[in-house]
Amino acid sequence: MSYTPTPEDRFSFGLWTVGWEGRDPFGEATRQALDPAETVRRLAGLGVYGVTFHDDDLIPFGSSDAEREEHIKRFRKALDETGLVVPMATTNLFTQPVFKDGAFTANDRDVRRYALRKTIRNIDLAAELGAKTYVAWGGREGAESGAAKDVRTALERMKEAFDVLGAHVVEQGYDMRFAIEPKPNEPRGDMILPTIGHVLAFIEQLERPDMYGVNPEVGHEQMAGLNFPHGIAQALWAGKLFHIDLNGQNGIKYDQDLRFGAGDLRAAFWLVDLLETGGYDGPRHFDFKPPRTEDIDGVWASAAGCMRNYLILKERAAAFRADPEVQEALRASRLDELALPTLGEGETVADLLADRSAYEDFDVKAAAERGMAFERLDQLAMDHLLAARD
Ligand SMILES: [Mn+2]
Repeated sequence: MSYTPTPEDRFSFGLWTVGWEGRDPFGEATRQALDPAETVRRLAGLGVYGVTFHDDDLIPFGSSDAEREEHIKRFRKALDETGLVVPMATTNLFTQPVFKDGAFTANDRDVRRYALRKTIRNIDLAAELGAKTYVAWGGREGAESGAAKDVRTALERMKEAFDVLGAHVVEQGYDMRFAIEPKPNEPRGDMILPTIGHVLAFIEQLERPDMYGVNPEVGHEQMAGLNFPHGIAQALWAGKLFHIDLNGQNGIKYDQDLRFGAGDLRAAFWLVDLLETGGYDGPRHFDFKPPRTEDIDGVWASAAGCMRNYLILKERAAAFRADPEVQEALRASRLDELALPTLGEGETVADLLADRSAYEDFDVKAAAERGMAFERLDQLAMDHLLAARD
């Protein structure tokens, strides 16, 4: 198999990913800013299909209306020339000092109103450029200390903001859904909507829950020590996986944003297996940061590596699923039995209570002695992942 990406693979990158200049809390930029139009051309050359952006990635904060139009025009021209699409856009509600206490949940009401206006302005641009998904990451929604944020009230403001944005999309007739991105901490000490599960529960409180889903990011869940494929499985089960941010992370530490496949490789294998078989048909979007050690050639090598690793894992996961020995091992581990409903068709609770084989005559000891054969199954996965099957 060739590991060369094509637009059919639906890989997409944010302008801010390859465009990261390497500025971190301890050091200045190590690379020059990239021109968005040039980024579009370089990504197209790598076989990418889509490009995404925060408003401020495309239009520097503080640009005049005329400058804004000029930036959009140059970007559009690059899109037209390359055939790249804009599947998703998002708002930067975290870089500017005005958002130091958050945007939709800032204690200051005028900041919240400004954040809504900034977001709506970019939603209108996103719709013009054909984006079907609008991502919302609450970069500064959170607190460092207990009394500073009344979390229940902040959630009420968060709900208000999403209801307002949803109403705008409906009124304008845009074909667009929202994907809310969880993160447990960083840059705030603790953030509101920290995990996939928190967002799924939050969505059910909104006025139009169908318009909202999740945009989970590999490293964000792993920063909290959570199993990312499990979180994705629950989002898929709920019909809420609207978008995904792929990258790499080594365990519970700062947000590393490594290229996809770096970090927890086994989790990446199970993730690709799930995305390719679980009914997800959205973009495979990379939200990573080429390390600040890299020059511009290293940046493009890092971006290409994200896609290459995805395609390698896709091949390995497909080989795992197709292997007759794996299928036999799956049966030995009784995955087929998990797929059977626990009660029979039409069986009632009364029937269950009357079934002596389910309780009175059930051989608890024999059932406890059965091995699950998971180790053999997992080793087969490991062999496929490491290409160690003959
Ligand atoms: Mn992200």
